[in-house]
Amino acid sequence: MLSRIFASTTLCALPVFLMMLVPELPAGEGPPAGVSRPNVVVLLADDAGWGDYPTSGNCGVSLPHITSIAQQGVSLEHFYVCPLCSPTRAEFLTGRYHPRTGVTGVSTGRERLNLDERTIADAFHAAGYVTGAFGKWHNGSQWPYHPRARGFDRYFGHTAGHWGEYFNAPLENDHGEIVRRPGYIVDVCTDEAIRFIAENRSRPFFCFIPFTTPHSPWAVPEEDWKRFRNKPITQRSTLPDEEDVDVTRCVLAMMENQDANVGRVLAELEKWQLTDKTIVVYFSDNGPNSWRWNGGMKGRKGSIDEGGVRSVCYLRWPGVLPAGRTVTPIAAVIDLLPTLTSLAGIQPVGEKPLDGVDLSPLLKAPDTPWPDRLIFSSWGGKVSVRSQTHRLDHDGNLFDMQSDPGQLTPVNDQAPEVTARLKKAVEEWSAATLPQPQPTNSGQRAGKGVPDSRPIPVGYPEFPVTILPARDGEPRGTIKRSSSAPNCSYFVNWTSLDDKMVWRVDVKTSGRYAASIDYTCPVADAGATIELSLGENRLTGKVEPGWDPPLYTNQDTLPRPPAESQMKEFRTLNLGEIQLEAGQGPLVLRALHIPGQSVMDVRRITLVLIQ
Ligand SMILES: [Ca+2]
Repeated sequence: MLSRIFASTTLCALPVFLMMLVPELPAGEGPPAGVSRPNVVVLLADDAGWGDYPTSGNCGVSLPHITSIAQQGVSLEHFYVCPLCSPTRAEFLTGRYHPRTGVTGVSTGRERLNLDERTIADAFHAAGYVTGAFGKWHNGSQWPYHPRARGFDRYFGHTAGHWGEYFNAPLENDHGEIVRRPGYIVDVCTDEAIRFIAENRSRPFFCFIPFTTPHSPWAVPEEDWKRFRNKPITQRSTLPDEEDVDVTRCVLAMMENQDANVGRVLAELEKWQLTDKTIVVYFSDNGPNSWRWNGGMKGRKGSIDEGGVRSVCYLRWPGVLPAGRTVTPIAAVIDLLPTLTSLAGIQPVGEKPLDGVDLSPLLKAPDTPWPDRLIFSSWGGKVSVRSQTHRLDHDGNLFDMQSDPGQLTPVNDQAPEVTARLKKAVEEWSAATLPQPQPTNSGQRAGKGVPDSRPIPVGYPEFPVTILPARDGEPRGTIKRSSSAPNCSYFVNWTSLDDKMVWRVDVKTSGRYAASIDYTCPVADAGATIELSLGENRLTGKVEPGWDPPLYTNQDTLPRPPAESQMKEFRTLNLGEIQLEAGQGPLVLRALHIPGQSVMDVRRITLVLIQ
């Protein structure tokens, strides 16, 4: 099944005028006559690059179960996602380019999918499917940004981007409660997905399994690591001096763990004789998260060059989609919503126009004539565009991707008409799609680590728990985050009466709320008096007892990236009840009396509407 590193294509460049037309695509038809509505299982890797797969030519990793999806189904040879996690997920969920959906970052609330967007889960739910998501969400945590408000009947996992604990991790259940399950995070979340499949085996289900790995921290079960600890890495990054081969080893070990979990899901389908009744999709959410072999392509995670946005994508539906075939026309994550709904014979929901197209005719017959199209990649205001034959990068350099897949030599001079056409297309797309930079409430321009202007919703009776992690708060005074990457950070260095932490909230329901804080505090510093307030309403309490557990430094296979802090066991301090009035305002936590050197470290505040 190994394909060439860069499969050549026999497609010729279509005439320029044709590429500017809106493609008129063959319509999908739903399931064939006599075939009932299929289940759908979507498997999503986090930070696996195109080059991390045997089907791409990687000889250093064994992924028999993932590979079997390609062997028994259709592979999209040129499939594009976004350069980072949250935008790809937004595009998968909506079928729309992420700048339209409110996603402008990966943390501090900027990863949230606008509430007026409807998702692929909304569509399947509306069609009578039971829907579940199990793993990393990364498109908003608080209701109604929460996955269970976005079309999923069931959810288990972590709603934030990166998660700091991979063993016995604290994870969120259906009701917004945080529970610890023993085991490795991918194994645990897959257990939940398998349970969901078994419970719903007699009715149509849509099961989204966004794996947490091979995203950092570099923590993998010992049984997987022992196969890689001393393994030679023979295929290297295009920038070999930048590659940490131990990280490569850990990533590939994580991939083999993930493969075993994919195998467990496929076995569960087979166990209930659902293999032929289920569409299985597998892809990753961005380019590789370290410099490692990626087929010679330029760029990695974070880049909108080919290597940052190209992913494998396999779709299997035995008996309906051909086995072992490859689709060569370019395609993208925005296509999955129209494609999967079409294959299932259901309708998308919502009024907003989709950017993606229905690929089902191509999947059923990969030789189907297909009009050329353009696929745009963007992040941070930079835009790159891919045609079937070329990529125009964000600096305006044009590359012939068939003869120069590594983007080594610009061909602007040899192909001025293509350059001009793609530049014009980028201008038009940017004007129509990219939002203007928005100032935040604090007067700062939106940027890395700066919260966006949408307040955090609190107090929906249908989901009374609101978790306010440090990630979504703003440290003031001497308070700092435990790490520069906010996603799994906590607030530290709270030493002054002038310090405070602020969450900009929008309270939906006036009423009484139970407030608690997950904290640690040196025993000698216990006893500080703190105050939680919103407007005129306030609640005071004491930080006690002291609780100062060690950091979990024994979980990691390799040292974690410096932007990610070590975690620890936080204790819940029940503060009591506070009255909150409906409306927007800053929820402020500050200290009134500090008897020791510090107040406490804060992981999160939890508010529960009392009904
Ligand atoms: Ca990712």
